[in-house]
Amino acid sequence: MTDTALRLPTRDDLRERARVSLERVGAVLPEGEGLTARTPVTGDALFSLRATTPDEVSSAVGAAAEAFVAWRTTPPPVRGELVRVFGDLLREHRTDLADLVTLEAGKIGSEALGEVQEMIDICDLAVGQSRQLFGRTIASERPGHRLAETWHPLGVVGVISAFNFPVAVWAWNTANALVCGDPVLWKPSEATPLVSIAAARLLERAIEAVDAPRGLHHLLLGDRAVGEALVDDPRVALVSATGSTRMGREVGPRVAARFGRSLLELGGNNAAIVTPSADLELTLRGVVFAAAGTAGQRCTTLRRLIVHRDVADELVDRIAAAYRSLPIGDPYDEKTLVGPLVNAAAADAMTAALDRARAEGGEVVTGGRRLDGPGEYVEPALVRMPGQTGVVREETFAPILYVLTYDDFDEAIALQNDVPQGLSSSVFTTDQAEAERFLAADGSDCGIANVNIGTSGAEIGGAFGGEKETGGGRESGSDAWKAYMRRSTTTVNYSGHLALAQNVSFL
Ligand code: UN1
Repeated sequence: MTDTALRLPTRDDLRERARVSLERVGAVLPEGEGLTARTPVTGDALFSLRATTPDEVSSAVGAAAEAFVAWRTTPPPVRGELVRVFGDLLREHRTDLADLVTLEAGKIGSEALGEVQEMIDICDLAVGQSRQLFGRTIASERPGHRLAETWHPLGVVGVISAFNFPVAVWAWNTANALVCGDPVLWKPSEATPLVSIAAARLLERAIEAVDAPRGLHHLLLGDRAVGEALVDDPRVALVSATGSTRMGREVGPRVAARFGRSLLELGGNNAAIVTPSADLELTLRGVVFAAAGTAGQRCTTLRRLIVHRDVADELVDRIAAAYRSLPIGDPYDEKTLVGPLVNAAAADAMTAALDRARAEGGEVVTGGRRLDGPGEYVEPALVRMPGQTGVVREETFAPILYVLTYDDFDEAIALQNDVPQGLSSSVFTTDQAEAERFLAADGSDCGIANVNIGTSGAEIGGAFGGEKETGGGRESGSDAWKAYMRRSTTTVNYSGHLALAQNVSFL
């Protein structure tokens, strides 16, 4: 071991942590074959779990479809009560869940707690939403007619979630789906079965507590085959999938081929523009959290910094100094700010991207080293690039921040938009005209556009998602609930006469 070797908990410590959290939420570990629970903290395999079989997926879809029949006519505020009770259980078990998020996703304590907070927040939002599934009344062109739209439950929802937000993204979908009247089948990432078991158990307890139909939620543990069974089952009305663009390219067309709906949250390649008027202290803190926080493993992670030439050197120096002081290591240690990457493949992808960046003319200013010892711990990397080369246009799910410089603000916006992905973006400026230009129709083309904050850490109250290869889906707040419902347009004629629209006369 070299001086970079980290002090990490033992495998036994970690197994014990998992057991304690699972026991506290009342979950039983489904020991068996088919799926291995691992931890990125040490890279160890922790438990062998029983995976869901394709037959079991099919019967779970059947049970969910049955539950739908009862749930769709349950008054929405009564459905909201289930989500309220679930939110209370999340509050009670906040640290149990956060501990498991750290164990399986490698997040540091405050970020793991933040993830659970997102779950609690979306429950609160959905409870209120359950009394606000508003339709509209529309002006009819005919006398004595009422034209309106009503939102009805859609059907069974399949949620496929990623390792990096192992429970929050499921909760965004599930809280909304449940108040909208839809049962949920959940296929979590293979990397995060334990926290999924715990979260699903809490929802199951809420379902039991309010005596809602037991088939409202099913956890499906397993690999790709489980996801495919959901994607291809015509009884699954909506597939909400979070993951890579590559995954979305398969899921989207397959669901569309059977005329199902999909909601896709795919890759991002998020940029921040830093203008000469920016408050550099605020910018520095915003950039370092967005780029190195969560070890670069958020879909909203800052991956490109587009800095005005006049402030580039100073800002790069300050970011480099901050990067060198970031404590990397055991995510359970309160002092740590950068935990591990999820697995060796992620660390290999980072190394390969850095090699490519160098080959494309980049200069690694700091970071990029893999630390010795167990677990995939890496130094966040800061890389100056001569332009938006091939590697910069791709999403590498690791802490690499590419720095590009610009002279003219329009050029900066063009660079920001000139990538295939369109999730999140931000501008750091104190010039109001620049901020407004960035937010205008010809400004950022992303689903999320921020001023004077980084690209990550969105609140649940807004709709979350992005354009282009990010997939176009919107989840979480605002009117994202509409994705989980079907719209019925109704015309009622109370005039006593038959009048055809568009003045058509017939018979
Ligand atoms: C994700 O990385 O998949 O905006 C979701 C954020 C979080 C959600 C990220 N609220 O960074």
